[in-house]
Amino acid sequence: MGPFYQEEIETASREQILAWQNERLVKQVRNVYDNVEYYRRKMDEKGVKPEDIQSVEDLYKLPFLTKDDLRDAYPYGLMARPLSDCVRIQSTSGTTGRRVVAFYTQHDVDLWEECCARAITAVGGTKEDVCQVCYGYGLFTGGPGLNGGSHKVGCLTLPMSSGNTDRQIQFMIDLQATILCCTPSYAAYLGESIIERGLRDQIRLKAGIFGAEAWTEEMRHDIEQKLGIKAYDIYGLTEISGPGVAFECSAQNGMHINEDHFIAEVIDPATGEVLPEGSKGELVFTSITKEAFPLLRYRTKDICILSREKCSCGRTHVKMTKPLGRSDDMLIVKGVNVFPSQIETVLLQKGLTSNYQIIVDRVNHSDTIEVKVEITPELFSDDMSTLSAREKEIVDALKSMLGIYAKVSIVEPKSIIRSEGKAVRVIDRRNLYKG
Ligand code: DLL
Repeated sequence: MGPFYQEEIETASREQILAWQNERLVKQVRNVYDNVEYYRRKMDEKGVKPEDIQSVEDLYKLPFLTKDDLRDAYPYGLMARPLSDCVRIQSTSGTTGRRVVAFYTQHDVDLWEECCARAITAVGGTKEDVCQVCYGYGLFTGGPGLNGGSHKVGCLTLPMSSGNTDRQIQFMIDLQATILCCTPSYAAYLGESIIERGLRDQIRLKAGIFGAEAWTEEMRHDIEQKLGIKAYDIYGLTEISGPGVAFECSAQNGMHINEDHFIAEVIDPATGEVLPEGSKGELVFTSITKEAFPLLRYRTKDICILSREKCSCGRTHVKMTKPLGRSDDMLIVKGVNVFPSQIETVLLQKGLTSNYQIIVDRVNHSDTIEVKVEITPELFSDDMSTLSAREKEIVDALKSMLGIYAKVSIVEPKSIIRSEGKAVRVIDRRNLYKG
């Protein structure tokens, strides 16, 4: 059983969890209706009044929110508190290059960090541990979230941020890090680099908390072998707070959702109908305790299954499977959200055609992305050096749109296969969602 960061909450009875959810939901709905014009309008359009929501059973009456709503309401339209009450923003990319911005009061930062502290404690973290955080710090929620959770647990925190593998390994050894937090692909790469350098017997890691992108059971096994640790999954999204919305426990077979803060539903992505427990569908979250940016019925686009089966760790909060795919076309490359539409926008802005293909792969545990785009008639006569200059220009534009490097290849006309139905824009060779 355990260990727990907040035992009473994490092992509360189902009745108690439901009682918290009912009370908090009713308050939250009233709060957003009174304070957020955007919600008031959406609820009025659907003919729902705050008094129609008396418990979780009434949740289905509320309208859904999607990334499109976030874009429409950008930047301040979904805030339920004045800006002067906020202490932080975090951000992630949106569908058209416009970013999603989430706001936090100090209370919101605290509850988010507590969720991360639960995750760190669940993998055995205590104040005796040295926790190396190599998620990116900055607008991305990975670094700040796990950093805050590590502080709350009382671990000695190494705020490494991402990259610089030699320095990561050196600190890991010199400061005897015991818990590693990063994307699973970076964990695998670190493991490989440590073995290559013959340093495996000098590291003291015992556990890793890996998320922000899909990873398979095979990859878990590979990382556990290479680093000699237990590897745990962690899930979250910026719109709902960041990492720690759900986390894995000692059972290592699914992630407990922090139900005292977030109500989870699974819906049919095509019809929006709520599905019974055990069904595979799109995950939807309602945040019932957040102050600044409380989203109700937010469609994550992540496909998963929920289960309330008793867990050997003693936690009672519902478990979600690893995401089994997405219901939209968002790709996650090196932990960064990438929409094919963003790439298309850049190509068209740069005067190229929409005959393009995006190839995503994983080489040596690191994601790669290549954009192949057909040459246009006016470029056709250009010499090689002009073409390379054009490629470089597009690489730079993509870097500034996506935040990551994408290889660009300008290819001959008609060399990208035309499809008879929907164009196949993306070839993802990583095979990430096979369980
Ligand atoms: O990726 C937050 C995070 C940081 C989670 C660090 C875990 C660790 P976003 O950048 O907003 O937030 O991306 C959210 O990433 O909707 C999923 O599609 C995907 N995702 C997050 N965690 C996992 C995971 C962070 N464990 C989007 N497995 C989500 C698979 C994940 N996909």
